[in-house]
Amino acid sequence: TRQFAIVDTTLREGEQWANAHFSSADRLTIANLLVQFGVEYIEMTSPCASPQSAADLRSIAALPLGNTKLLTHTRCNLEDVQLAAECGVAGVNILFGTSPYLRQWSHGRSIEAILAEVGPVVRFLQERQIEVRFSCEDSFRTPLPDLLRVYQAVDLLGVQRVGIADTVGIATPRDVERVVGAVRNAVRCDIEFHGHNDGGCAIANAYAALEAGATHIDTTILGIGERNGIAALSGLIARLYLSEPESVAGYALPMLAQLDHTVAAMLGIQVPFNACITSETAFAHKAGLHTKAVLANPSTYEAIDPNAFGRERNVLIGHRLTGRHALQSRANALGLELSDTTIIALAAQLKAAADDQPLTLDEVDALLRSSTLQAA
Ligand code: HCA
Ligand code: CU
Repeated sequence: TRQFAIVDTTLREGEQWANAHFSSADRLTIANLLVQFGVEYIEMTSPCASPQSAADLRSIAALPLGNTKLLTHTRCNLEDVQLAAECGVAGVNILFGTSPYLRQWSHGRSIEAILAEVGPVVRFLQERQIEVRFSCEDSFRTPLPDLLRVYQAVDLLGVQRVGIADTVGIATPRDVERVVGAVRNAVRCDIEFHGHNDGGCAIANAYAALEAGATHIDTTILGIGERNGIAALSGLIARLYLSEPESVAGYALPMLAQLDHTVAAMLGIQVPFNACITSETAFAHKAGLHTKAVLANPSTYEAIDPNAFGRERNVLIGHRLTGRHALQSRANALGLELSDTTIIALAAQLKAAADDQPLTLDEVDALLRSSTLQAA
């Protein structure tokens, strides 16, 4: 089984989503739920960001977090990491932009200048037994030789891990495999991957990173983050469950839906219809061909077992694609004994009626019951 750790950054990257504004109570609720779910790390906004961010980081750092470690995410300078250390975190994720874009338009430093600044910051944290991760922001637009040079230098300083960030969401799974593979061969420390979803590849890229040797994956609840976000926690769990169910067996899987719904409610949004595992329709079956097979054996059209996540399968029977097998199964559930001919006739009647508008379950039940009255 693959060994990896989840770094959930709902309380850092997630707060950077345009419509996110978590209260202190929200932050506490989210942190507690993530601890119960069992993520290995929680990353919170830099204490330098605002007074409340610092206060909340301190209060969450003071809680018993079980096996979950608390990180904060700061710029790579002594002032920032000093404040982070005072807040009592277990680790600090620091970063420097290394792509030509960021070097020219953001901080204006050369690779040499960046390396000169990293050393004292890393040493400061190491002296306090605080875990250090160093990330090259915009890794996929950084020339590979520059990237490897920086990672090798920080690896020699003894950081716990390096971070590879697809900051603008341009990487494909093949790009991820190539870059993570190259870094894997160049350093001894662990490798974290953080991928944005601009091209719809966040989860595929996170999975490709694991396959190529990454050890830590960044997620957020619902995938919230800058622009259209990063890899969603439920999406990563779904992907891993499909490939290696044992690799996620240690997490409290039935809590995923609660996590997504709790955060959606805080944000005033719905859980997206296409969220893996937790969406309202993630286990709904509709077309007659599907429902017939699912009723005989759910695995025919379900690669994810809803029961493993505390969810239920839903066979839809009020619409124009409804098949007779689904109707028969509903009749059985209601304890009605109807002949094949009756069911076939009812299915035809239902399809014609549903062409106008789908029927509710009550209406379908009424239709089934009325025909037993007629038959009797
Ligand atoms: C940011 C950028 C970041 C950092 C990721 C990392 C990114 O908002 O500070 O530290 O690995 O996407 O590059 O989220
Ligand atoms: Cu990011």
